[in-house]
Amino acid sequence: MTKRVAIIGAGPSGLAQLRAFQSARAKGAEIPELVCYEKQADWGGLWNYTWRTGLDENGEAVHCSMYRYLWSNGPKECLEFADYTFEEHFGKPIASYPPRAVLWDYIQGRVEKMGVRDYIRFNCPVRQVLYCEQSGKFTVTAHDHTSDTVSSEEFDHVVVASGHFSTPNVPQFEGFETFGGRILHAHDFRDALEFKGKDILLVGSSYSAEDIGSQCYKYGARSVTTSYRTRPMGFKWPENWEEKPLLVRADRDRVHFSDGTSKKADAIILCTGYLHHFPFLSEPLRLKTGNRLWPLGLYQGVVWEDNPKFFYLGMQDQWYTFNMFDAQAWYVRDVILGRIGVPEKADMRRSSGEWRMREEALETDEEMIVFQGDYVRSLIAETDYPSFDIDGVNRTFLEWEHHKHDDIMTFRDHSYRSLMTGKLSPPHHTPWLEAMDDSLEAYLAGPATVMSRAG
Ligand code: FAD
Ligand code: NA7
Repeated sequence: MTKRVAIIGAGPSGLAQLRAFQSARAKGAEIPELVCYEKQADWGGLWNYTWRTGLDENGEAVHCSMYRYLWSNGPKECLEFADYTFEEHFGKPIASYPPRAVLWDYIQGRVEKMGVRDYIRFNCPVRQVLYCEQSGKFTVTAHDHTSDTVSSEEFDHVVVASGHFSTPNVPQFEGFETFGGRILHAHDFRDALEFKGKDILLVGSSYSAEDIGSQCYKYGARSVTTSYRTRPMGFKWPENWEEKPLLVRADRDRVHFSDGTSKKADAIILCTGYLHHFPFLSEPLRLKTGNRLWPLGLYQGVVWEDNPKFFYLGMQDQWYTFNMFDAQAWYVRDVILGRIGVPEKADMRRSSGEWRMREEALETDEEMIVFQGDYVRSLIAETDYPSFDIDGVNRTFLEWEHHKHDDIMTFRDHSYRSLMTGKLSPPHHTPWLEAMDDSLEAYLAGPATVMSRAG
């Protein structure tokens, strides 16, 4: 009987899994029956933007953590699919830091071409996954909101690709109950124009704080303050941007920091990261980890060591993204197809332990990038995913880092060479700081309307 595989989530990771199986089928392999459950009404995961916050149209927690005017925070050359280039998709080379809508279009192009949409059950959040030792099968229970029915099906394998940047980590600070302005988490941030003319505080010192702060600066916030727990971001910020140590409390309209200073604030945005959250998984199957490069329990970063018929994609902290999800999906596919054997549990643990030890010794961004590049390389070596120049991607990441440190407000104006086609990307027609229209049409067409920053 044909094996059945459930894939949970149709974001970049889940779509990579569907693509991996289709690519094997195109080469003549017999593939299992695939069912991809997707909670949202469309594919693309986080890249599928919605204005909604809180609950969606079905009463489910909104998945989207992206916002208007979001542009890629790293060069597209670092995430390019090895089997589907930007040039193939857009019919011409495009600039290096596309806005969200352009990347969403690119993600969709590849899977549309492979005709995998029919495998996806949209508006179908998975409610529960159980494993039965006797039958050796998983029972997946999902709620189909289109028919408003709940049903269960059996599978031989389950691939969890539900993402981990969607359930906010929301710390509490003294005085939040009586603070007079808006307090929100980055997950609920949608439009920087809301904060035009305002003094805003962002708690956190990672990507969300950097990018949401930059958006707010670009769209006319009066001042931006970021507050760090461990270390400041250390970029050369514009004049009205200041980094402070950790927030200790808030009054009605002031925020106080651990160095004894305080500032007026109209709004507080908690850019404090996300939780790995799998309420639909039974305890023995549930990954428990913080956001890091090597979560434990996952052989080769994807195989659940306690039950190697169960897999996770994309659960690591991410320098590499789309092409790493591909490398993982191709590997998982080949384990399921029996092309790759997994060792005994003790050996899997040993292997993961070695990666983890190496991860714990990493200090600089450069070391972390090389580490993740080595991981991607090790996966690709095992499958027929097209190999690509990982050292070149690492070098591009380092150039990106340098450009950010040169000027955090202009790094997106730089261009890089595609590691897949060898071509240097053209510069974008409008500097990022002046490009207010983030639509696909504006990005791919002629110069966008230029407006003044606070205009
Ligand atoms: P997701 O994109 O989160 O997709 C998971 C999917 O699973 C979703 O469609 C969700 O609806 C579905 N799902 C969840 N639970 C269930 C359930 N119970 N049942 C059924 N379906 C379910 N990466 C970059 O490369 N460049 C960037 O510029 C970039 N910017 C980012 C900006 C923000 C604000 C965030 C939060 C992330 C950003 N990322 C960026 C990283 C991002 O994690 C990846 O690009 C990518 O979206 C991860 O893909 P995924 O499929 O693993 O997860
Ligand atoms: P990250 O990268 O997980 O960073 C979380 C940040 O939040 C980090 O600076 C943490 O500080 C900080 N944090 C977490 N908890 C607290 C508390 N309690 N108090 C103060 N600060 C805290 O999440 P991001 O949202 O920035 O990025 C996630 C993805 O979105 C990323 O991949 C991007 O592509 C976009 P720490 O350094 O641990 O002290």
